[in-house]
Amino acid sequence: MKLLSEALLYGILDLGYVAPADLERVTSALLEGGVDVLQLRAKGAEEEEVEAFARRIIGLTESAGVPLILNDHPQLVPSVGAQGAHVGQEDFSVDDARWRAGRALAGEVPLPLIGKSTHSLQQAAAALEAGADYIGFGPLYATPTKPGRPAIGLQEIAQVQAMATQPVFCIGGIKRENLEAVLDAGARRVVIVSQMLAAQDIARYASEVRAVLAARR
Ligand code: TZP
Ligand code: MG
Repeated sequence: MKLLSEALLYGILDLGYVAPADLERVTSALLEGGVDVLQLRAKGAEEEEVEAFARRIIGLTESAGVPLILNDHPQLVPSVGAQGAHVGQEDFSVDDARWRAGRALAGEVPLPLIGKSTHSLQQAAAALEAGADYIGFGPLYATPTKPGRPAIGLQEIAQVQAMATQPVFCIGGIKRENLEAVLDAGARRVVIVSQMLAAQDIARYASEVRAVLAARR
């Protein structure tokens, strides 16, 4: 399984952009393109639906050796066999999410990975202190993928990177056109959702972005 500590490009299979019928096809393209982590994000879907979506792609992520992270629903991690869960500021605490994600698997598999969304330096510090395995930091730019969430800009990236021992994934409105600026501001790892999922050739898009990140590491 790919290590989070070496992850550069974090992909999200967001059902806001991907039709349910295309789940396997898009997952395969993202994996072929070299995403290092993949999150299943199905906002508004019922728990049973999320579980069914996850079951359809877990074999693909496992074969590729890529950790599958469930957005919300940490309790589904054991039944699906996913590698972890991602929680927001208004969701479970890191400890609570880890307990829900790991309770049925104690001793059988590595601890579930728990990621936390953070939107400020202070939230980033708190999540890292709380033991999150990684954080998302953003939205750097305003984005339709996260409506109503104000942009935080690039100015705090360097400080977050300096204090974090866990991986920090910058997120929110990142595109090919601003990737260099994001990296110049100190980012090392990124999440790209809408532009990657809208690409004509998703695998090629992912591998090109990953190459840019790898060249700068
Ligand atoms: N959390 C902060 S911004 C964001 C999430 C889930 C959405 C990022 O999507 P995009 O389309 O890459 O801006
Ligand atoms: Mg959430």
